[in-house]
Amino acid sequence: MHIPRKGRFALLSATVAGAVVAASISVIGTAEAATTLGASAAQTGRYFGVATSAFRLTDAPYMSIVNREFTSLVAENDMKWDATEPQQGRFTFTNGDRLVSHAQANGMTVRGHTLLWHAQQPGWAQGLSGTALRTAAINHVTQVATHYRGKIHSWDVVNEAFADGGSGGRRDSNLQRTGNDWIEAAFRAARAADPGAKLCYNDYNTDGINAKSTGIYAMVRDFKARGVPIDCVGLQSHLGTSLDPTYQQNIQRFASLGVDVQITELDVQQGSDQASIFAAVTRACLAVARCTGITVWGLRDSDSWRTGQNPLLFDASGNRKPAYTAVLDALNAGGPATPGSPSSSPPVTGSSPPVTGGCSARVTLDTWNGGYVATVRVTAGPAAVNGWTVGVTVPAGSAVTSTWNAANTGTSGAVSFRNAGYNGQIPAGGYTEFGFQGTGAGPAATPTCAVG
Ligand code: G2I
Repeated sequence: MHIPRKGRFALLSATVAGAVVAASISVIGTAEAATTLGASAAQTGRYFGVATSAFRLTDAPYMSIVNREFTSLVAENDMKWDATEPQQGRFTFTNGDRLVSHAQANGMTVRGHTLLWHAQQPGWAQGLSGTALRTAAINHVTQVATHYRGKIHSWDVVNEAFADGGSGGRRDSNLQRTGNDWIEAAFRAARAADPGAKLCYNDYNTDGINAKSTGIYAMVRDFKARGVPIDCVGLQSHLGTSLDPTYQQNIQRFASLGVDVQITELDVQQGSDQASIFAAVTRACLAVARCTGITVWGLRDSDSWRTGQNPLLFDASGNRKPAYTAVLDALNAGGPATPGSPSSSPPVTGSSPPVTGGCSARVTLDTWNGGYVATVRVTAGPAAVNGWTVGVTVPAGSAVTSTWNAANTGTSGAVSFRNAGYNGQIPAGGYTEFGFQGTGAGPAATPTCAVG
């Protein structure tokens, strides 16, 4: 597993006391932040999913968590080649169908995983090569995508076709040996079979800008240039104890090619940084409009393929871990809505009668070489706030390129951020958050906060 360098975070804060003139404070609103992963992700038009299996559907305690928290399901194994075509030309969709039915009955979408992969091939396919294998593989794509036509949000059409290490090239496999065009042939067959599904290329060790992700980037750029139907890139994100500082930058560069990005198999080795890495991944996705959803690769630590690493959001008893809370908080802090999603309803911590009071602002910076995302928390003082403005100094050579949950005046030098229409009111002691993304180095000086 690739264990990259840890990201850099910085915290800047300042308090500017405003005159507290209110004689009394009547009603203090309670927090309105969403309380499940799926609902909080939906605030910006994103899904939050989990990998599961048909045999779990009868496990009531397990399913009560799945149904409560998630808006998307993916089959951890049930839709793979060995599961769906155990004998050539004889298809078994029973388990996959059960997952799809459950998702549909519970208002969830389904990610399809996966049509072609060098692993988990049925024995008969492992024994094929050349034209016989190519024909069988494309038939598999066509038959499975046709069976699930109209029911799949996104298909991992091809999984893990690139090599690890520094080559940036393809992995050797029986499929690769049928010719370098096997991937585009699979995408074309999938599009023809299910024109409504988003078609994704999915891989691991792509958790930053590296030789492997750059090889994939070049393939996607080539596909877009030549009209090969590809809609999304899945970044599996099986993570160790640190996060590559270029994680978000990598998401952004794929998005800039005109494809969606999905975090498809997120799990993080348990360690002191587990919660902060989960949160940083969530924030990185939220910061890129075309990062449209996150899937965790299993529900409880005891369900994970990473035995002993406890890499998930729930413990073996189904209790929420600190990593869960970190993800939920990050989701509730919001981000730009995904393209085509209904307008988001970002978080406000409460509502209250207009009362003047002081506020404080705190900036958390997630930086990489050449850019940053700033998350700003605006906290009301002892009195409720009705309208706020945060001022930051953006250094020379840096510029704000996008802002969410606030409106900025200026993009470099002295930049001010005024509340949006929906988050100007903050109850006494409550807070709301907004964010901005920029090029260059982030603000170094402490922010100011003024009310009114
Ligand atoms: O390896 C982690 C994931 C990497 N990306 C692609 C994913 O599809 C992959 O998922 C894992 C599943 O989580 C495991 O559950 O893929 C493994 C297979 O490569 C799955 O393991 C297999 C076991 O190897 C089989 O022995 C077992 O029969 O799970 C099967 C069903 O329980």
